[in-house]
Amino acid sequence: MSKYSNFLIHESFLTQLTEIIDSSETIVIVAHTNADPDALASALGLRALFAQILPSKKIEVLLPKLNTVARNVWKRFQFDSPLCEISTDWPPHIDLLIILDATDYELINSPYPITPEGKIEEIQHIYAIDHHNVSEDESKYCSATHILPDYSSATEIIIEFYRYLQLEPDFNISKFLLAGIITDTGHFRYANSRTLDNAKILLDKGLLIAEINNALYNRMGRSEKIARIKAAMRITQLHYVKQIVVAISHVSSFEASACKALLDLGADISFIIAFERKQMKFRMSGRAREELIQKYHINLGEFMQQFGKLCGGAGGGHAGAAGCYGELPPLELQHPVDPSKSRGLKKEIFDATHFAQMEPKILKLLREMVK
Ligand SMILES: [Mn+2]
Repeated sequence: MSKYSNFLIHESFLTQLTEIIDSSETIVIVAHTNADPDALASALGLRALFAQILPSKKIEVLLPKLNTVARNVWKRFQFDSPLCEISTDWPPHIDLLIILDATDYELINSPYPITPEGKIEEIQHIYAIDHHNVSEDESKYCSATHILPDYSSATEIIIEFYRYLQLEPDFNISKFLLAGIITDTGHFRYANSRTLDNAKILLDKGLLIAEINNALYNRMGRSEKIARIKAAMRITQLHYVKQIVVAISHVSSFEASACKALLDLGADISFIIAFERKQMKFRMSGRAREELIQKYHINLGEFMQQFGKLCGGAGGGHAGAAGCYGELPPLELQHPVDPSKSRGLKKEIFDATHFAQMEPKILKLLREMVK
């Protein structure tokens, strides 16, 4: 028996949850906004579980916005059943709101305000099931929480609810569950024996990891492919900050995807700028390899916050993936532009001139931040 197989940790929360579901009328499951596959899977999984325990209870899964990967999963695996219905409108009153893959009320994009007394008039009770590190402040609106930060996904917690109750997840729901685990563990890179144990019960139903992987990512469109290749072509110079290989380039769109492409090519950190000539603005994405974040205490979220501010805009994000936007300074173009020349050429010169101005600024700030 694995040291992790202790389903008893779910017992008291599940008992409490079952009781309150049984005594509530309007029950809604939500997740953090821009729901990822883990949020989607855990929400559908929890509702399907209660469809077995309390079949007469109607539980709504409310996910107004899915992120790209979750949308791909949804498109591929949705099936005709009340188990798979997702609503997008908030009911006027909620007896029980269950938040999955998040705890903080602020993260769910609820239309219902918190009164100065710290109450939410339209919602009676909030329960949260989460696997993130959560502070007391973030859980202050919850009547009950089940927070297990050492779990790699919220989906795993839901699978263990099934296992504790000796129930089987529905076959079609299991596809979502496997997608939730795969994405939140970075394709099992951050999995422990418990994760594999929980994934195994899904694989034992005949699911294939390859089938899930296929559903996660849409085939890349032509313009995205071109953007990624152009990003590589437009690197004018490689930069070194300590031992870090930095690649900086520009594209018209798909800057986040192009950033990833440069890391795949070998860069440790990549920055991609997208210039918006008409508005005299720019957007920038940045990506850094995980091991560098640890070694050099790099936080691209902070970098983008500062860089965006420097440029009269704003920015933020995670340590390894972040973005910003800002204003472009008026510049003398290096080559006089013949007005009869095509717009494409103008844009090329515009982008190249601004790029040459911005690249040293990016490096300067990066050098200051890398200790
Ligand atoms: Mn998650």
